[in-house]
Amino acid sequence: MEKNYFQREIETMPVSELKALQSEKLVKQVKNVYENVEFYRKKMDEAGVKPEDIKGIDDLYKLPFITKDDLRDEYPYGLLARPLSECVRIQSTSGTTGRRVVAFYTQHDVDLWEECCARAIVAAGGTKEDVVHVSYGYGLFTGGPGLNGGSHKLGSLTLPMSSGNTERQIQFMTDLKSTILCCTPSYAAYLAESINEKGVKDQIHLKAGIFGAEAWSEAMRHSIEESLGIKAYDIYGLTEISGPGVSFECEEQSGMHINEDHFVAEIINPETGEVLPEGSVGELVFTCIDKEAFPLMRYRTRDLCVLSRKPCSCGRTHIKMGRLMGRTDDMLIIRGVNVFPSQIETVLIKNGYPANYQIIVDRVNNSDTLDINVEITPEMLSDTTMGISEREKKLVSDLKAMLGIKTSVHIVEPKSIARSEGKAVRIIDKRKI
Ligand code: DLL
Repeated sequence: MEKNYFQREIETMPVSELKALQSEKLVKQVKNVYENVEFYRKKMDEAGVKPEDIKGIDDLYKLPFITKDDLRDEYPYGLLARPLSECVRIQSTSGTTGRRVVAFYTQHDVDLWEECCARAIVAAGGTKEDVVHVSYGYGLFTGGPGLNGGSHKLGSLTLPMSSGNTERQIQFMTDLKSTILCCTPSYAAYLAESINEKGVKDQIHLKAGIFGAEAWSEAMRHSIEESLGIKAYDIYGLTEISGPGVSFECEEQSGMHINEDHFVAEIINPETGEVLPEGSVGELVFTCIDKEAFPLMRYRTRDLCVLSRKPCSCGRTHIKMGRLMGRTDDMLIIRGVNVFPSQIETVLIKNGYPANYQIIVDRVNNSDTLDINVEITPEMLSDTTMGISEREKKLVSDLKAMLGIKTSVHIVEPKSIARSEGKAVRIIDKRKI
């Protein structure tokens, strides 16, 4: 596999060597945060852990967890491990679920992050010959800057499109012959819809897409791959840990390799905090072992998934995380049953509907209700073999089989649900309003 920027030595390192490397970096990092960040010193003192108790990766469990609330309490500078004069960049979360989280980067941190994104582009088949079309938002959001930096590092021609202005996106895509598209899966679906409506699919040169930043189902992957004629790869990351590229899919398209030389992953029981064995579903926790400015230690992401170290045909040895099953705070509890939006999406797409839907949760007479609005396509509308109420009944029955609960489905007109250019907002939980 002769690939530019595939960091063979690091990415295919035997696991024993990888663990030794992680141990060495962790020991240094723990000492660093204990000496330089009052927050960590206090937390570790409270937990009765001294830096010398951490002798390697097997001692990681001894460190206390940190949460998004800690980050908010310490906003903006409380977790800085380097003087501000050494920092060259900030990025930030959108702050929709509370106070913003601001992450700081030294030049080393920016390089490390962009390198991770370059690895992701390479794993999706990218080389310096590619034209990388970046339609993630730029600015405080990490999507645009991360993939942009990765593409630069690789030496590919980088189109810093940012999100929005779909007409212009398609114009550039056809004129400049973009080969790799980077955006959220919901925006990819919207672009695919617009390209097909304009009848310009034969002028598109895309071969791959690197899609992430929001949950999406396997069914949605197939639908995007088919409508754009590309291979669609998942990419994961979060601002607190660096941004996109914390993990990414390779040609196997079955889970995302975590850049374990920089980020150590654990899966825990979200209720008890107990570390779970490989293969268990639980909350993902990350420790940044060689970041400088903002090295989070045992950070609870609230994202739920499974880790697996099964050998991968691509040769990479870094552990894989399965498709994200949702966030602990995205999970809907409907009449006592756990429901993930991605399960609903899977049923809709398997029945041939587009990924344009809304989930509305409410409480009526002390009982939770789950309503799903889904757009019909013009082709389905003109198909007279199945009426609207039959279609709704079929979806209710398939959803019951998937979720185990009764839902109300409403089929709505084509184009009546707003399209998203970034992360799609699909859930309206009126119980919280
Ligand atoms: O979404 C970083 C990113 C940009 C990742 C571009 C991938 C591509 P935040 O805005 O801080 O950062 O949001 C992080 O988004 O904790 C997950 O809940 C969710 N998320 C990110 N990637 C995926 C994915 C960016 N591939 C939060 N699948 C994370 C499902 C994802 N959810």
